[in-house]
Amino acid sequence: MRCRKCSAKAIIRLPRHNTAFCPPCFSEYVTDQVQRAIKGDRMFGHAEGVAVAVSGGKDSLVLWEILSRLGYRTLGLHIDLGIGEYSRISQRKVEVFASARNLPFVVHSLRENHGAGITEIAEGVHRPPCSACGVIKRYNMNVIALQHGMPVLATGHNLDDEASRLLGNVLHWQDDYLDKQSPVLPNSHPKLVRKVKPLYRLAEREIAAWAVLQKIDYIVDECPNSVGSKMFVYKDALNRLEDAAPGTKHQFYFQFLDRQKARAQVSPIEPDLRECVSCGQPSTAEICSYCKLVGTLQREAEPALKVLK
Ligand code: Q46
Ligand code: ZN
Repeated sequence: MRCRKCSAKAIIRLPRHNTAFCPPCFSEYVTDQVQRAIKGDRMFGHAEGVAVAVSGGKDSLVLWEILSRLGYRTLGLHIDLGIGEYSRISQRKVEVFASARNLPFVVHSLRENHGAGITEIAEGVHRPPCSACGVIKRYNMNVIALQHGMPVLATGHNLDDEASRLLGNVLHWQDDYLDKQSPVLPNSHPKLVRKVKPLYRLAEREIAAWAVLQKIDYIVDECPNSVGSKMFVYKDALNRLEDAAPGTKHQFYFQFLDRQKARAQVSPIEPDLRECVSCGQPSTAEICSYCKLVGTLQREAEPALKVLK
């Protein structure tokens, strides 16, 4: 197998693009896809600071690496969820990565700041861990990014993440979520960051291959709370379709984005935001989801967890 660009020995085949690359050409392809996303979707410019949500996994570390190599001013933002060994290893990966490259980062620890880890918090509010985690991460990442003067928050969601999420939303006809599923979510309020997903043009296996080639040391284990997640089922289904017909995943997601852009031009989606009466952060309801969660925890959780907030 030869590289389609330079005829050197290829190390990866990309059936969806009907091509194959040697290491340098593959590296260039990956960086080009990220630049294309940033510029083509007007995600951010070099004058803006970008907070990068880093879990310690391959996607977020690859994203941070590429953005810093491209010369963007970045700040790593790690949420320590307090899930035992998994969280300790994840944070260590972020620390080692950042110090080897002299990159700044901030850690927000749920145990230090809120008195409990995500599993206990979720139990305290009688919600699935991922539901409580989503609310807490969204809220804190937004607040911390803006506190550090970063108007943009970049996450490592890749093509597989976005296509499987789309499949889940379509299977359940979750129209509200469909409207919000975009690689760029503009800041519809001065207290909100612009959320961007610069890896959305790259498949998970491409990112994993790039991480290995660049010797990026990441945590391979998934979060223990993700066991049984429907997203794995949707990813698996899409991978089977992809094997049978390369390009299916890409087409599914990109054609959705084309339709979404066309719809947004006819009737732009403007969320109806006000400020939460409890914390002052933007919210669609009188009290934001985060303050509701904290309120439930304070009312119902064990005394040991009442130190939250
Ligand atoms: S970190 Fe949080 Fe994920 Fe773990 S608890 Fe669920 S949502 S699975 S991205
Ligand atoms: Zn609030």
